[in-house]
Amino acid sequence: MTEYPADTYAPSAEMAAGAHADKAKYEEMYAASISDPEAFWGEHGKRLDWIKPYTKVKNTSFAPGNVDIRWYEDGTLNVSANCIDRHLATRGDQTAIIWEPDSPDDEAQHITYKMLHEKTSIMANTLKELGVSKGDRVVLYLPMIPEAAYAMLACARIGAIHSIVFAGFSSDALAARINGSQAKVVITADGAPRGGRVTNLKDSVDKALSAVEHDCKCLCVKRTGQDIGWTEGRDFWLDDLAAKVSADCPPEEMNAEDPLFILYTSGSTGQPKGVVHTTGGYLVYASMTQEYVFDYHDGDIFWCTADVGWVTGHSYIVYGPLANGATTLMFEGVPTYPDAGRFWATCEKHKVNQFYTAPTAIRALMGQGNGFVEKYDLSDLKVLGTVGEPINPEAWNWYNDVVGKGNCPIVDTWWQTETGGHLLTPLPGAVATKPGSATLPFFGVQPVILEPTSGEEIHETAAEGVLCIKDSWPSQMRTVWGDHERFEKTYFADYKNYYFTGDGCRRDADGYYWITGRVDDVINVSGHRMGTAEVESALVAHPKVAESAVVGYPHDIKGQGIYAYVTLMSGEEPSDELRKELETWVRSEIGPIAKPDLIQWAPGLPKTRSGKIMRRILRKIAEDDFGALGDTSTLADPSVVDELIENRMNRS
Ligand code: 6R9
Repeated sequence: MTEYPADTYAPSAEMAAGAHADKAKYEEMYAASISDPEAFWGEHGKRLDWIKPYTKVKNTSFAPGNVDIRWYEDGTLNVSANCIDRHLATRGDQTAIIWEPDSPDDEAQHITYKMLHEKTSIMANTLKELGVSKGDRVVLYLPMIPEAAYAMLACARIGAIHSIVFAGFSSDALAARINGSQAKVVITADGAPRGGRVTNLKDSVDKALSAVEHDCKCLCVKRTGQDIGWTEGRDFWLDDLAAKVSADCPPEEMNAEDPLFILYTSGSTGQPKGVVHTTGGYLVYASMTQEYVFDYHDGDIFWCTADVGWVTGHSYIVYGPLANGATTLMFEGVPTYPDAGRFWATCEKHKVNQFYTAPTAIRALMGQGNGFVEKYDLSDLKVLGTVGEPINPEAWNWYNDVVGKGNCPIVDTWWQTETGGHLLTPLPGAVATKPGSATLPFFGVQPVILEPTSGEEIHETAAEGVLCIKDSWPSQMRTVWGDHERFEKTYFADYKNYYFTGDGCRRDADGYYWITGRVDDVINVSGHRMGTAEVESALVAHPKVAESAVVGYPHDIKGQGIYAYVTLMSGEEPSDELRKELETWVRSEIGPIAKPDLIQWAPGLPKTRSGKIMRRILRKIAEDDFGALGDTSTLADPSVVDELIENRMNRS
């Protein structure tokens, strides 16, 4: 079994004393959450305002063939009223959202809860004007601008289900999601400035809509004022419609189990699946984790650097913080523009107290030297968070020493699109941290480690295997949009009566959890999930490609890089030009984050006699670990392996 770093960092006495939970409180609350989940979540559900209070708390089953998850099922509420209206009396003039634009020369905006109420209500009435009503789907394809938050909350206000598509995704990916959710409206902007460059978002929407057969309108926010294409009758400027509608929009009464949003994420097989989150349990959990995990206190400035196109942006830029009446910072730009000091300049400028980012950003900034950090006053920082992939101890230590000056607990939060909020994470005043470990479960979460082949639960404290969760928590995904069978098959079929996370994990002798990475065919590139199947199907769609197999390999900055083995159609010759052509091709099929980092020409791929590609072997070759290929005797043609190794060594 692996050795663990011996260093642990206990919370300071000062931190523990001022925190929502110290060690004793965490232990007491955790024990209560497991021994009587009904009572625990019944109590904590009260952190929200309910229109009709719930009488039932938990009704969940992981039973094979009958997976059914309901929380607070007879309660009614509205998410936008919980994130906005209920704060108006006490904090109407407090800043809800600080918006920091791409260019530091442009002015930041401070949007108060009152302004947020008005903007959201107007956006909600605009959507109604376009024919959107309760239960309809709305796709958002937006830059990181305040309108993204208004649009999310506007959907929630009228009971429409939003589905955000990351603005870095291609028009094909956008079209697939508009079609998949049969959206009535897509909300976009003319252009998206990022890192000083502008992408023409509307252009992608136009392309996407040409591949959509149902009636889908386009609502366009003016961000850059650039020239764009326009289809009369289908496209509408937000400003034009907003000027005509009322600023009064009463929130719709929603059942706790009505869907709040769909978010497409990559899986091990097939096309991305629409993860469905519902209203009550999701908001209870997102708000509770935002408060406890970051030890957020009234008046603090909270900054999560994610994009709202990912689940992290949903739960920890918008829903969690706003439900808590927090001030949340939304950043349009990138960490390295105009230079590698942008994060720290922004922390200083807005006096950020809790800062939450991804290991890939930390590693990239670490590589730029300490000078960029040391230039700025970071004395307001209290808690630092990371999410998205395992953080290597070197990056953890740099974050701790150089950014946090040893004074800020680091919360390494492990969770997934599917889980809605943090499942494994330290609480800053309660849990001693170890660099690289997501430490212990949040309230109500029962992690288990199973032996991968037998599926037996390993009860010894020190253990290694696949990570599953034994029982439901309030913000668990409820289904795959339009395909409940796929939901059961993906998460509940391999290991009966457990939720299967897809991650490998070790538990050390202190009961701390260490995520080792995905055990399925999902790769994690800069914290973004990518199904190998998606990249492969993009590659084989190219006329010169016969076959392809994609695996992850260790990458210094991105965590994992995309390694593509490509077999060409007969008669086609490998060349550097073709390599570039394929890279560009994948970019345009899926988006820039899917561009292969390495393409290796493969005359053949190692396959079993039943035709299954042995990715285990391809992974080892990509890692330059040629001695550990394991059993190759089941291969239809073992000689292809030697050929691949030779090509790899020659870097061809
Ligand atoms: C929130 C988010 C989920 C996958 C997950 C795991 C990896 C996320 C992590 C982590 C180690 C952490 N992951 N956080 N691995 N330590 N703190 O990232 O959701 O995009 O769905 O990705 O990311 O492999 O299964 P999502």
